[in-house]
Amino acid sequence: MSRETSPNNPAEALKSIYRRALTIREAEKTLQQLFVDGKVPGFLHLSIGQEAVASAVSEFLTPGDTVSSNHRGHGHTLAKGVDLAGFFAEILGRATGICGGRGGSMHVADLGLGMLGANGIVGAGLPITTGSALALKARGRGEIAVVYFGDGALAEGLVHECLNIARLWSLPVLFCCENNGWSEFSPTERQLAVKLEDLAGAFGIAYAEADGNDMLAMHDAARIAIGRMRAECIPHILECRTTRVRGHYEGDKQDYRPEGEVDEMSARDPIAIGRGRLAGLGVAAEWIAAAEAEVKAANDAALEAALAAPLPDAVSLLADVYTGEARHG
Ligand SMILES: Cc1ncc(C[n+]2csc(CCOP(=O)(O)OP(=O)(O)O)c2C)c(N)n1
Ligand SMILES: [Mg+2]
Repeated sequence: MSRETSPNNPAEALKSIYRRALTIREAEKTLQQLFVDGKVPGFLHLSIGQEAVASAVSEFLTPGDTVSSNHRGHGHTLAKGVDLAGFFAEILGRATGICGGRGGSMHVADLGLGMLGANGIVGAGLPITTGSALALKARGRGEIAVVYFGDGALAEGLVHECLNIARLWSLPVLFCCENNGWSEFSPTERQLAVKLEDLAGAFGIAYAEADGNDMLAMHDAARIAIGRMRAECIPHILECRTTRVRGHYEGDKQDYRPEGEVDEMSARDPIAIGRGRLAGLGVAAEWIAAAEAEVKAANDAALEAALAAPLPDAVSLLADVYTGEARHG
């Protein structure tokens, strides 16, 4: 069943988008602190400032649609509906994690929910999604495959290969580019000779641009793009202008950024903009306060469950590595 939302009554859709974005923000603020406390093994790339993108796109996804992601994948994962306690447990390396605690932040995945995985290899989510779209098209239920990727992926050769084959075979891929202007420590304009819109034109792929920090703009853009994709079984590019507030990874001092850039981003905070949009649509301040309290309570309960979970047994270390090995959990 498609979760089409009436364009004439976006308040209900915006409420669930807001709740999703809050869930992501709360979880990532929690992870930020856990990292400082030395409880997170490995790297953390937070998507604070970018939550509206996946929160809005997911409003129009069904359980049968698939999503794949990149290194900054917490928001994409939670927006698809992955269990919060299992998510925290995964990042903390616990046995109850969604991948048995062996994947961690850059490899969160839940195939049962169509979340095909975060990915540490820039651009690698695109071929996974393109293949998934081919399978979904063959299944013929009108499902789509979404890939979230950054502007830093655009110079990768395999991005161009995927755009080509998606257009050639008319595959229902939503290429959702989160353009935050940065690729690690370099501004994107130093790496890319073309604009994504021009690439879309060259491949003959439908293209739309949206303010990725405005839930309402994202809602409208995602509704139109996904509606068209389901009707026509075509690929679509959605370029979302957004803001990477934190460093490339936690611990990055960001001394390469122009002075004041991070401070200026507070004016574009997607949560604050979303709250303003809700108020503008007549949603009561009491609803917003209650939603915030509920999200916080759910976050704290999920964290508590994850922290109470055991570490994986050493004998499970090779599970899922070789065919025929016992699976975890
Ligand atoms: C194939 C490959 N090349 C380089 C890297 C190193 N690397 C990790 S993240 C990143 C930048 C990604 O930028 P972008 O795609 O815009 O995502 P953002 O971090 O801005 O969300 C790079 C170059 C990598 N992981 N994989
Ligand atoms: Mg980027």
